Amino acid sequence: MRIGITCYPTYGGSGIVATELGQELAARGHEVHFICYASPIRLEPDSRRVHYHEVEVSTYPLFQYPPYSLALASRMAEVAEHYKLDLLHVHYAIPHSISALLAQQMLEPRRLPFITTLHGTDITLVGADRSYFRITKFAIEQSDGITSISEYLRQRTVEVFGIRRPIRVITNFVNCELYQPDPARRAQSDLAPRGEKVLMHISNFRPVKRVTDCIRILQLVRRHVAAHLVMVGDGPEYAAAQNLACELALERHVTFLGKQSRVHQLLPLAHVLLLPSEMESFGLAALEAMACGVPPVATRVGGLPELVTHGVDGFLEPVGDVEAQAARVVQLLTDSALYERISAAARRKAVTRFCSSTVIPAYEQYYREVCEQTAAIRA
Ligand code: GMT
Repeated sequence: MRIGITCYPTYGGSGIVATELGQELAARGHEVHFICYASPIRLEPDSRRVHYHEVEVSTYPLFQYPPYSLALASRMAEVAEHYKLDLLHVHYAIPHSISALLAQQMLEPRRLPFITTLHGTDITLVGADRSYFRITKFAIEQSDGITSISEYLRQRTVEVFGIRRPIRVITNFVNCELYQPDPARRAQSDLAPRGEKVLMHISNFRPVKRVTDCIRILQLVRRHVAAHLVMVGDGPEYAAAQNLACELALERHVTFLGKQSRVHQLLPLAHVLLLPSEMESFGLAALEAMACGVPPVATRVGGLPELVTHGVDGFLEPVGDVEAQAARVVQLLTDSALYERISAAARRKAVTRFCSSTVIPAYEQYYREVCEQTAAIRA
């Protein structure tokens, strides 16, 4: 098939999922066209059958806000027509679904189907905001296909927007060949001072991630185990996390790596992943860690219980309860039998339920269904 994909090309789960989906689809023989304002960060430059079309947003003194959604719609229509796309697949409802709807209308009488994948904050924060509520509901209802990355998010979408159309749950996925445990490399790693255990956090440092909780957890863990925290990513709470590390005299024990594109090389060097988020519709970083045999200590929110089985392949504790989360980390780092059991179960869960090889065919199947339905409506 010839598939157009639009996403936020920056650091953020939805862009990462969209990029990896595009690359996996291309590897399975599809032709993939990314239509975005920048090249997605995890896009391998020489991927075969993958094209990138930049959306240029021209400005004009009259525009206080350059109309990105319109430039995107225009580019979508252009690319769809020129490359004879079979469908558009947009990640994150606002504004991508509205642009796709406009592109579809611009291409009439041909009906170019578009699918919207909901990722989380497009529903729980942005979409639920009064100024975006109606347009988000409209965008979802007008989509030819709707997918959600977890059952939790599907239910929230129905509750918040009263959507009656079926929403297909297709979970996030991980490339289990790329994301692998590597105990030998971890034993030799110099990411932490010799012998110290590595706690890792990966996110876009938005307030919803509660990154300062990671620093507080480290402080509590260090009362029992020599541990070092590695913070990967950047965003609005970066300075707050750095300041708290200084305030608690922990700066020597925390490394801030900033944005990293090759997290599959970093994760296997960690012993535990911290994910103290206020909300996660799925928690992609936890899945990537699990694939590397790194147990997640996370919060019991949103879609995380669909991924992590508490006490079996990771731990889930209440939001903000840094004592409980730190106690789980200590438990893992001081009981090697428990650690080995949870680490193996985490890898096993990723391999059996969330590998790209299992999840990508579900997208392909859905694409076929949506294209057939659209063709039937047209006929
Ligand atoms: O975490 C964010 O704020 C970014 C956001 C996004 O759309 O880029 O992440 C959401 O999508 C990810 C990929 O599907 C999920 O793994 C995250 O759980 C979800 N974030 C939230 O629901 C807060």
